[in-house]
Amino acid sequence: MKILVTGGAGFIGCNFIYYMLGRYPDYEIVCLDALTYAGNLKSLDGVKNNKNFKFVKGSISDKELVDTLFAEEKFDVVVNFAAESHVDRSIENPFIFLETNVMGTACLLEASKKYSVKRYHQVSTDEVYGDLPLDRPDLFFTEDLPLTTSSPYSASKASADLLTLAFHRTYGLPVTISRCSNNYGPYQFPEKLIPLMIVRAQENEALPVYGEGLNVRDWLYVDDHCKAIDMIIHNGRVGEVYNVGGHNERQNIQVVRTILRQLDKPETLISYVKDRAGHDLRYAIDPSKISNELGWEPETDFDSGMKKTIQWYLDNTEWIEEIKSGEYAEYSRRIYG
Ligand code: NAD
Ligand code: TDX
Repeated sequence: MKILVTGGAGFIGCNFIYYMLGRYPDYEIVCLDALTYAGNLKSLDGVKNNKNFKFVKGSISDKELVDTLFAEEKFDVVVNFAAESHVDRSIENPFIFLETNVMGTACLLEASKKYSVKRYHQVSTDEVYGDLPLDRPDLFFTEDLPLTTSSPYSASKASADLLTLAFHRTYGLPVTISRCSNNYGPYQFPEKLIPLMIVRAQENEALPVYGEGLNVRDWLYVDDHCKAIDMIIHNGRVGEVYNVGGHNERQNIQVVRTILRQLDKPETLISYVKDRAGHDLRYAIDPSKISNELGWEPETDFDSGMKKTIQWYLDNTEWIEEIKSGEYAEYSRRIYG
């Protein structure tokens, strides 16, 4: 089986490559990644000498490059992780989100159709459902909900989902879509809540909590997301959407306090700052479909996942220092002062 993994130098993509080559040592994986600020070849050091792994630098929006790659490699399966993925950056500049997340997906779908791939899998997000109220803990996202997006990021991801489903209905392309909740784990870029707070707390820098910190996210350890995609590309029904989440809701402030406790840092580091524009209140996934149809269950609970994640950041200061010396420093200054 030969798989194209796009965005494999990013957080979830690189974890997926490790997961798949660990589980299926004779599968071949080609990673296509543009190496934007969020992509880091160092994250793939562990597979760079694997004879079944190949890295190609390039954009999923580059029609010619994508066409040539598909013609040469003859992929069986495409898993599209490549995206602009940070909500705050989409608020600053929406256009690159449309270019990559919508046009890039369209290029991949077109090539998948032309070269008859056996499965195109779109990695989507729970954010396409908008948000849930804080005072209705009985409500969850199910796959049949309408898409009602809040940020340019989520609007671009929802557009990509609709295009993916359109390629199935109109051209019969065998597609699947997964919509996962917030991931955490090793190799996550420190602009996202959990690694941002770990990295800043270690430096005794103020921890910027948006609003009152009461917004709720449903956290899943990254390997459990990888396992879900593995199950969907092997056994999922084409044309279907699968929600992925482990019923692990936490207020942002609870997450930040957990990190401070584990690092033995004082709560005085917490700094309440201006809220995110259009800030989604609560995400909460109903995973019944993937659980009933494919037998997926999460394996890592939040306590052990957070311990592993924090330890990874403590052990990999070189990886972090390299990021901090690049574009990140300017972004950090602009956003957090
Ligand atoms: P990330 O930002 O860490 O990584 C994105 C990767 O895509 C980077 O390596 C980047 O270089 C690459 N990339 C960006 N533009 C590209 C382009 N035009 N062509 C090729 N490569 C390009 O993102 P992530 O957190 O790993 O998310 C991966 C996917 O999972 C995204 O599609 C995201 O929407 C989705 N998702 C993320 C989460 C989460 O909690 N992080 C949850 C659900 C879904
Ligand atoms: O500095 C911060 N302070 C803060 O309070 C940051 C960066 C975030 N937050 C809050 C905003 C959110 O309520 O923490 C929560 C999580 O924020 P992010 O890590 O930016 O994630 P979120 O906006 O929930 O989106 C994530 O989950 C779904 C990913 O970034 C998306 O790619 C994914 O699709």
